[in-house]
Amino acid sequence: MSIQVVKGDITKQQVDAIVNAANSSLLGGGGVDGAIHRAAGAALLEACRAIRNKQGSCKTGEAVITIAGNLSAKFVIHTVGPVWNGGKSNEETLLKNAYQNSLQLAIDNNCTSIAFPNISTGIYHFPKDKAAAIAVQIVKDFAATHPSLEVRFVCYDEENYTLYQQLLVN
Ligand code: AR6
Repeated sequence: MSIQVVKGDITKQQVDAIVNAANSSLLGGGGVDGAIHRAAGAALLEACRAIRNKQGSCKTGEAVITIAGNLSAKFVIHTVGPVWNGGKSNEETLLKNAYQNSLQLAIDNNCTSIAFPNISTGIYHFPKDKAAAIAVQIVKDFAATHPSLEVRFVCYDEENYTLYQQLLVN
């Protein structure tokens, strides 16, 4: 598996699937969620509403997949990371689940490449160093059984970019 780190905007990535750091409503929000919905257009919100009508909200740590509207990606995988609550509310496991379930959905939909934002490290305040270590570990573990999937971490801020570069030098 190839694992890359880039600094930039996830809406611009040329990959099969981009991951959205959504909330359980699946109906959009600020941060990367807002950027993805703006770039994808109304068809994305419509697809999210259809999922909500079918299954209700998306629980923390779970993921759903939709079309990607005007984006160059084929799919958007919407996952809900945990809100940081001091580390005592199972946040680390929930963040692992968000990455793991997103990777599995990509494979289930025959994707060969996927781009992740730094889930939970913005509005949800998960400590960036802990979140980066979890993300890299889950992706490396997944790589052992899915060697042909390309994974790209798309860092929007310098601090995350530096953290991921340090974690991926070896
Ligand atoms: N491309 C890549 N990364 C981005 C972009 C972008 N265009 N914009 C922001 N980021 P956040 P969360 C980074 O707050 O913490 C929303 O309202 C940002 O710098 O988007 O999981 C949802 O609806 C940060 O490192 O997501 C939820 O309610 C990372 O994306 C809530 O925020 C995640 O920050 C989810 O909070």
